[in-house]
Amino acid sequence: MRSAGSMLVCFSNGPLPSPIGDMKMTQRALITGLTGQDGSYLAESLLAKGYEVYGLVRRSSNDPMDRVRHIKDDIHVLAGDMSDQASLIDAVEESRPDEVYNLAAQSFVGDSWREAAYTGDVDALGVTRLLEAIRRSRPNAHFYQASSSEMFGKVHETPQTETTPFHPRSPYGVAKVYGYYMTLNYRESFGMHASNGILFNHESPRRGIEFVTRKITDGVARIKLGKQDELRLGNLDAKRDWGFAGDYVEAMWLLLQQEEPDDCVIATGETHTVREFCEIAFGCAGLDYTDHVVVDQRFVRPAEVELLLGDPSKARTVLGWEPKVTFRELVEMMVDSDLARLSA
Ligand code: NAP
Ligand code: F7E
Repeated sequence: MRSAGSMLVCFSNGPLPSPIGDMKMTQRALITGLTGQDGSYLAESLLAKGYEVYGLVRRSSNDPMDRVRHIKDDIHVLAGDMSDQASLIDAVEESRPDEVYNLAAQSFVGDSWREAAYTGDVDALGVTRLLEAIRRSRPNAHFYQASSSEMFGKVHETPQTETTPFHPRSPYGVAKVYGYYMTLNYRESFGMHASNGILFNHESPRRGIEFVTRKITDGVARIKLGKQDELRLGNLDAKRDWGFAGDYVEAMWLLLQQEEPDDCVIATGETHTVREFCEIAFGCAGLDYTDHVVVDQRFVRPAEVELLLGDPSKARTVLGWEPKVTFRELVEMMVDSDLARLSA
């Protein structure tokens, strides 16, 4: 294992302190997708470990810093976009990272059919652009690619492991397969420390409202508080292996601390239907989901990933990683958070 944390903590824009005795220089990490669910948890975690954190943030007419407002003074924000090569070169040159976490993506599967080419540009070609930027100026940096269980799609075996063949079922899944193989190829072609975390669904109170878990917990809170009466959803029979995002960002970090780059499935090893999620979430608020959930064809996808169930054996044995939050605790955490937010 490489030692990444440091005793020296420097969050200012000033010069870094020099190493004292055998203490190591502060490690620098660049996170793309800083403003997303995972970016916010990862930034918090790396700051707590003593890293100097740089985050790539794209231009927006709105304020995208909602999830990282509480730590924004501790982070170096760099402007850039995964669709723009020069901005990625600048971001790598400016941050001089020891570790790069590529979390930026058009991450909503549902929109990827409507924005197929855009999704490919950002989620697939964006990976190549970032790898190229790293290869040119920080070839020894450790690289993490946010690969996804969506690559398994129409699954060839259950549970899914690091050797399960890919069969993506959406433009998003196809783009992620490209990113996976580019990461593997930069490792094999140039000897870069480039790793894929193959993460199954992970959620939190910071999950985007368009994803089914957060749509449900937000809906439960609104119904409980009398702000709406029904919740319109698509396929209630889809099964997902859902974990807590805070646990999953620790696995990303552990993967980059390995001596050798590798690919690893991160999952809980349990699967649940959307219906079960509804049952527990409405139950948390003393409600019965059958009184409020309406199936609406508008939310049914052109092609569905029916069942995802990951095998986390390698994560357990190689990384020493275990999820801490159970499925029920996750649902409760999200319902409580939405109730508190909407009651305020
Ligand atoms: P998320 O909340 O949707 O965050 C995505 C991030 O990417 C946001 O910060 C977004 O910025 C940024 N982004 C989007 N397009 C960009 C562009 N063109 N240039 C630069 N930044 C851009 O996603 P997440 O749940 O944190 O997921 C993180 C990564 O893991 C993604 O790559 C996702 O595909 C992958 N993944 C997620 C899961 C999961 O269950 N959460 C599972 C497997 C893999 P804005 O704030 O400006 O929109
Ligand atoms: O859908 C079904 C839907 O949008 C989950 C992303 O983080 O995880 C995520 O992708 C399931 C699907 O997530 C609604 O059809 C039913 O079967 O929450 P989701 P996802 O598509 O699994 C993977 C691992 C990623 O990598 C992605 O970035 O729920 N479903 N009714 C619905 N889904 C939504 N969004 N809305 C509904 O009304």
